[in-house]
Amino acid sequence: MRQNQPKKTVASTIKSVKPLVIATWKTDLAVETAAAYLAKGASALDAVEQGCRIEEANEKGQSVGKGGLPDRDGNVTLDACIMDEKGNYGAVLGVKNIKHVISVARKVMEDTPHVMLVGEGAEQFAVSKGFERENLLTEASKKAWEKWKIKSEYKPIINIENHDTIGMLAVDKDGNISGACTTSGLAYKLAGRVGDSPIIGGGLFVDNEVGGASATGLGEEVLKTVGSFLIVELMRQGKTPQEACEIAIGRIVNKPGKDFKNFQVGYIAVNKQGETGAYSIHQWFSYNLFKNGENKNIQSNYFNKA
Ligand code: SD4
Repeated sequence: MRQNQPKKTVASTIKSVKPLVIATWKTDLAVETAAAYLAKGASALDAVEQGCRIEEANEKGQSVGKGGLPDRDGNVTLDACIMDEKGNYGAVLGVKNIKHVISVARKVMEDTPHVMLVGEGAEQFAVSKGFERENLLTEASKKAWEKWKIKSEYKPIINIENHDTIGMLAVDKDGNISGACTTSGLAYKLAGRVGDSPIIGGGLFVDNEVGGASATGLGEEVLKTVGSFLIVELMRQGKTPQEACEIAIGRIVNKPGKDFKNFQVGYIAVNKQGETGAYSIHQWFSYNLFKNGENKNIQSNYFNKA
């Protein structure tokens, strides 16, 4: 008899996790928007999508959506993914001319039998779903690219102090967790380069029984250590979100001979109890946290104190 009883999930044992939002970098408006959706009773999935759309539309942010810095050929290409509380996932990679790629990723998740669409196919899919094509290269980003072209340094630049790639995790009134991540990737990347942000387990991972994690910074290093998946699995084994983020950064910096001086990686995490964590390689990684009705930008603790 007992065997036939449904397994008691972690979700059903948590009495109340207050609506909560955590997102990479100084993303006040995006987090406020997500929190406002949660306050109205929206799902965590709706909240993270709507929050990310704010950054995608913000032309001043040069690492996401419209106004993102282009690849070395001058094309802005966007990567995004979204994951819901049921473990469903949708992603688009290397998309041109469409601003709200987070919503396209959601459509991939909900309206197709697939989890990833890339490049032209993703763009065509978006258009078929009613998304409008527009030029994503703003004057400011074009000027920055033209300046970069003078030297054309081939290596992609990762600014340690300031980005706006947004990874966002939310816990709704039912205690369900969803996450989203959207970016234009590394400035002046090789055409076709894809980073961690749209890759499940890299830039984002959510397991509603345990928690969620998201990443920012040099995607290649996040991918090599499957960072967000690692953090969620560490939390599953009993680590706090903070401990899990620190161990994941350790996996990168403790590799023999790894020279981490010139790149940044930052992680955020939340568990089912509503505890949060954040950690980065270098100083200046910050995150926004909406908790108990307050939205704060907080400087993350970091590894390289030398
Ligand atoms: C990438 N992780 O494409 C992204 C870049 C980023 O803030 O986070 N920039 O590798």
